[in-house]
Formats: sequence, C-alpha cells, structure tokens
Amino acid sequence: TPMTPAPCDLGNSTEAIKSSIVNHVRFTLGAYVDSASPNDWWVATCLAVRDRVMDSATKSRTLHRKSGVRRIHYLSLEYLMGRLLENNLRNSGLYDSVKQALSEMGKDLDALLQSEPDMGLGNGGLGRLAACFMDSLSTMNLPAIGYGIHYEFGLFRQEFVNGRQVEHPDAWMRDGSPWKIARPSYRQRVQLYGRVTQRFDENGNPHAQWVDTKCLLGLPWDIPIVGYDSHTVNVLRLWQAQADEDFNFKIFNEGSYIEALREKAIAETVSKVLYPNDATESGKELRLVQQYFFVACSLADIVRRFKNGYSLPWSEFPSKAAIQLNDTHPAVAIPELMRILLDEENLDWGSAWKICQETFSYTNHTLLPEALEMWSVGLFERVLPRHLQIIYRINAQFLDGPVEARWPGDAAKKRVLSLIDERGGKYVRMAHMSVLGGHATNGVAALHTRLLCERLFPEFHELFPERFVNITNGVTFRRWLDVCNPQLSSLITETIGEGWKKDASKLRGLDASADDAGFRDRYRAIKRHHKVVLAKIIQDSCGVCVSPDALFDVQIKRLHEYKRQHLNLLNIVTLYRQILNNPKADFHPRVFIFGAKAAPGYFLAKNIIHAINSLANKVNNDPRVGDKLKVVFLPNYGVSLAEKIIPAADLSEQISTAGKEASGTGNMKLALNGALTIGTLDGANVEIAEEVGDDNIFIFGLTVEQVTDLKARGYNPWEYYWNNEALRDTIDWIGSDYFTGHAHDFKPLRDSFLEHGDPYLCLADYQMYVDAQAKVDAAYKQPELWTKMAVLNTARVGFFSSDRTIQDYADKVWKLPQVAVP
Ligand code: 26V
Repeated sequence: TPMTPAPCDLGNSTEAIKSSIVNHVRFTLGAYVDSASPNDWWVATCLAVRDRVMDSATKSRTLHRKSGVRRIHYLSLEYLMGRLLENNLRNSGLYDSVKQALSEMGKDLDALLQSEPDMGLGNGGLGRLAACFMDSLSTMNLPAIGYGIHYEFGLFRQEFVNGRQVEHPDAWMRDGSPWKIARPSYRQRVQLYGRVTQRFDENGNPHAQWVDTKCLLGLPWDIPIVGYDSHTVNVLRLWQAQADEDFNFKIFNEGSYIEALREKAIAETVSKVLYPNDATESGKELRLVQQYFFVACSLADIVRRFKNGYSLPWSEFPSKAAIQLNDTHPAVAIPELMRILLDEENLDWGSAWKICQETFSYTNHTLLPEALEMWSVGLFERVLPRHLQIIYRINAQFLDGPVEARWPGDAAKKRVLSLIDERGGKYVRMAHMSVLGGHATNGVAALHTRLLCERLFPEFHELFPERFVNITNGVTFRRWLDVCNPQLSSLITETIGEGWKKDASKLRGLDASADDAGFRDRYRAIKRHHKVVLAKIIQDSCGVCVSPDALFDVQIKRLHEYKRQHLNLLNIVTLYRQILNNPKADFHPRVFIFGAKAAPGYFLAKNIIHAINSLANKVNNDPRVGDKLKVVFLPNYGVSLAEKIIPAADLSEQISTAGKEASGTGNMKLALNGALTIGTLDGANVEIAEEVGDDNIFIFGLTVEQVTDLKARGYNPWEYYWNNEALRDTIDWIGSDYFTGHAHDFKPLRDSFLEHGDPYLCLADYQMYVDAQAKVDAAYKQPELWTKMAVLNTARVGFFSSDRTIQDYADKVWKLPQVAVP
C-alpha cells in the first residue's frame, strides 16, 4: 500500500490550533497574518475547527455504514441553525484552547463569534426544533442524516420604517460559508412535469413509465453537526437546485444559447428562497416543486446507500432506514418511495406499501385548519402526474379496504377520511396521506396530541389507535443555556457538577439551592448582568434607554393572531392609562420587549406590529410615564437575538388562545433561563406547569374546553366590551388618533376585536390576563420570593431537553440503538 503522510497536527493544543488558523489565513485565504481582515480570522478559525470535526464525521459515517445499523433520515424544509462556531466550540470542548490561541495572536474570540451571519433557513418553531434535534442526535450517538434545502435566501431581514415592517433579502451566504462542503459526486437528477405511459418488463408485466419530463439536478452541501461530549458527527445535507445543462442544451439546440441559459436560471430558482409563511398555505407551484425536488434528491440518496451498502432484499429496507417527516411539507416522499419501488425496482403493490409504512413516520406541528397542506389536484397532476396516480390508488385501497370494513356503506365516513377533499374543488390532503403512509403519527405536546386524536384525526384514531403517540418537544440545553448563558451554566456546574449537560433531569439537584440565599444572590447577579447587556442592545437598536432594575417582560415568537401579541398590547395600553390616571400607584417599573416577524402578506399581523411600535413611541416619550413603562420592539428577531434576550428575561409571555399553540419551545428556553411564565393552559405550558409547580408559574385564561363551550354558545366580543369599562376605554383609545395622529391607522385591529368577532378570544381572556399581570407585579416586588421561583424553574425543566425528546423518538418511533463512536 502506498505510504500516506501524516496529516498536519490536528491536536487540541493551543500551539496546534494557532498553526492551523495561521495556515488557513495564509494558504486557504491567501492573506497576510498582519493585514488579514476580521472576516479572514473568523473564516480561518471556523476552518481550523472544521478540520478537527471532519475527521470525526468521516469516522462516524464509516462506523454507521460498516456496522449496518438503522439510520434516521430527518426530512425538513426548514432548519433554523443560527450561528455555528460558538456551538461547535462548546460542544467539541475546543472553546478554551481556541480562545487562548486567538488571544495569543492578539484576536478576541468573542468579537469574531458575533460577526458570524445567522443561518436562518426556517420560519420559527418548526425549523428551530429541527436544529435542536440535529444537536441532540449527535449528542445521543444516534446515526442520523438531516435533509433539507440549500436556500440561497433564508427568512427575510426585518426593518421598521415609521413603525411598519419592511422586508429585505437575507443573503446569508453571499460570501460563502466555511461550514458547508459541496459533494458533487452525490449529485442527483430529478424529474418533473411530463406524462405517464406504460412499459413492459422482461416477464411481460406492465409498469408505469414517467416520460417527457423536465429535469433538475440537486447538488448536496454537507454541514457537520457536532454533538456535546460525543464523537458522533452527523451531517445536515442540503440540496441546491441546478439546471440539467445537457438536457436544456439539446432541447434548445435549434434555438439560441441565450435561451438555454435562461432556462438554467429558471431551474435555479427552485432553491432560491425560503417561503416566509408559517401558517397559511397558498398553494404555489414553486413551493410544491421545492418540496418534491428535495424529497426526490433525499430518497435517491437513501436508496443509493441501501443498494450500495448491502445486498439485501427490499423487504429489509426499513431495517436500515427510518424516515421522519417534519410536518407534511416532505409528505410527497410517500408516493415517491412507492414510485421508486413499483416503477424502478419492479416490486408489487403490497410489498411496496408495506415497506413504505414501516419506513415513514410523521410529526404534526399545527391544528390550525388554514395551515394544513392541501394541493389542488390539477396542479399536482401537472407537476407530478405519476404521483397523483399512486395517491389515487392508495386512497382507493384505503377506502375500499379498512374504511369499508369498519364502516360498511358509509359514504360520509369515506368523504371525511379520503385523501382527496372534494368539498369544492379537488385537493390532496397531505396530512391524511402522512398518517396513512407511515407507522406513527405524533403530536408535539400532551395536550396537542390529545387534540390531534380527538379533533383533527378522530376517524383515523379510531381505525389505527396504536399509530398515534405523543412526543413532547424539547430544546438543546447546550445552545439555550451553555452557550447563551455561560455564567448560569458555570454556576449550575459548580453547584451540582456537570452531569446535567448530558442528563438534564439532574438539574433537579438545584431544587435545594432555591432556599440558599447566597445562591440566590449569585443567580440574581447573573440575571442582572444579562439585563445590562440587553439594555445596551435596546439602546443601540431602538434608541430607548431602559433600566436593568425594571421587570423585563418578553414576548418573542412569530407574529400571529393566535399567539395574541395584541392581547399583550391591550394590557400595556391598560397599564398606560392606569399610570396616567393614578400616578402614585405602586407599580414596579416594567419594560415590555417584543421580537417577531410577520409573514409579508399577513395584513393584520403587520397592523399589530405598527400598533405596538406606535404605542412604544408614545409611551417611551411621555414624561408623565417616565421610567415606569417602556415598550420596545427589537427588529429582525432571530436565533442570535433570542440568545441575547432569553438570558435577560424576567417574564415569559406564552398567551396563545387555548388549543391553538401546538407546543411552543420558546416557553422552555425562557423557563430554563429563569424567566417565570405568564401563560394559558396551551401547548407545552400545561406540562411546564406540572413540572415547575403551580406556585412557580402564572396561569390564566380559558381552558380548551371553555373555549369550545364559549364558541358553541356563540361568542360575542361586544358583551365583554360593554361590560368592562377599562377594556372599552383601552380599545377606544387604540381606535383614536392618539397614537399616530390618524384614527384609521389601527382600524383593522379594532375591527378584528369587535366587528370580526375576535376569533382568538382576546376580549374573553382580557380581565383574567390583567389580573394575572397584577399578581406578577406583586411577586416581583419581593425579590427573594421571585428569585426562588426563578431558580425552581431552572431546576425543574430538565424534561424539556431535546435529548429526552430525541430518545423518545428513538425508543418509541424509530427503534434506533445508540452507536458510540470511539
Ligand atoms: C406551515 C406552512 C404553511 C404553508 C406555507 C409554509 C409553511 C411553513 C411552515 C409551516 C409550519 C407551521 C407549523 C409550525 O411551525 N408549528 C410550530 O411547531 C413548533 C415545533 O413543534 C411548535 O412548538 C409550535 O407550537 C408550532 O406552532
């Protein structure tokens, strides 16, 4: 065998790291050490870390292949990764030596960390959950690959102009990214459009054949995912769309060269941009093409690995590959795997269907009817004609088989269960296909799963009760404590040891510290430190001076009516009036902090942003209010800003209408960092209350059952308006010209409360919310009590670690063993 020279020193010593960084500055970037830019130093540092990580990635991949274990393939259209360098440093244990190495060269690691652009390839909860899962999969030594789209533009950058949201493109990788590695040898070809004909195999059996298609290429980019204190490095594989140049050039041979290149540009739009909606399905063709493109590339990749790795019969495919669908967005994977097995591998229907069901499982993330994906049959047939045929056959076998057996002759049952909605136009119900095409469907919090079974899929639940499972969401405690709050992380480690980083239930060991005054002092000092840091950010980005002694009251999440930022607004306006009417009242100063992006086409959400900003402008400049009340809306909320806000929060607003928020995950991050929750009994708030105890949380508002009853009786917001003077004055004030000089500016908001029936019941919950806020005020005036409650929150939310969530998936759904990489 030829001699392979030893690689350069990839050790963890300061000297080895220094020489790696300097080598990258000189030989990768072609810069002089003396004149390299801050960006050069950042890139060189990332590459020095990446060099150390890639070796483990290769080892992990080889071990997973050789041991032949089952792997989980996580399919998601979104990954909200945020910044990667600090996380990779903390997880790999390289943080201290890299900091030292840089400082010996006169560079400040912390400044470099802050210069990294966010990788914002997601909208909100669903995308961030996928990112937390990737971290936990590597940490828990589970063999996994994440598949997604290499969007050129992530979620838009948000700016406020005169208080209104303006969107700008997010060119996160205009300068490239040191974390991603192109894998041209694994490029895939994808078909679209065209028509279906027949062909005959060697035994004379007919098979469908998809012809006259357009072709796209998918180029995979790999991003290594470093776990905490584990040698498993999995990858996130993101597909970039490219034109199939040969194909286009043949077609356009007679035409012009320029025309052919125009086609190429069109092909490349497929992975251009992330759709910025997270609640309303608009049925756009490009979105369906994106979904199919990334699903087809990913499945071809999984099938390639199965065929090359083993010589096993197809029936063994599920023993090697589990595939998780992150919502219905990748659900076209079900007919795609059927197509591969039937048309390309010549399997019979029954065998193919069994393989599908054993392979797939599906996570539902929302009950909102407007967010449930439905594709018009006409569009589907044009883009994916063969897949539509397969869906029709799946549907026929389902309705004529299990449905007919369970409810003989019942046409109404068939209508509600069908994969095709025919209540006006024909639509493919992606959620029904996802439940049917897999072996497990899960909700993301206990309440949500119950409502899935009782309300969204009652008939499916009756047919297949064993298929429905709850897996309560979690978040990675590395990014959401160790990285964003290293001071608290150290205090915890000093108090109970560092076992909690791999077993979050150990945080319960802190329970006793809640009664230790010395511990509480230190805990409070850390919170205050973060509030000072956040106050500076607020000053810089909003031009508002806030006191770190005020109560920091935080609502950070996508802007949506069901999340009720406008209920928060009602309370603030009420407080503003109280302060003006009763200047001597003993009210602890408060800063209301918002962070939220609205979907660009969501008119009312944008009106709410404008209203909050206009209120802020008035309150912050009203000398009668002084320091008692400040309102700030931090622009461009995202992962990196969340990492600054969360450690500084005193109060966490989780105030969705009961039954609407599937889980929430910000609620977990805030509680972990010692913010107390004011919240409804919705999503994971229910379980948070169970864990931290009723004394350590502020629960208010109608329950799911009360909401249902009230709506059934006929909810009338006017009754609340006329029966509650403070509420009436508050709404009337918002509807006046006081805030902007124009009375019509917030008419859409006022109309939604009154003329349009207040669909999310803000008025019904208003008084209970105001009362709960008064309890918060009273508690905050007792710092020792408050800190004790905060400590108990940190101590008792270990259940919400995504390590636990991922272990639940591995045990209950994927049947996946841990594989330690030596
Ligand atoms: C929906 C749609 C609808 C069509 C247009 C594009 C698009 C993109 C994303 C979505 C996802 C909405 C669902 C979602 O993000 N759900 C959130 O999932 C979190 C993680 O499970 C959970 O904590 C939140 O409660 C839930 O709202």
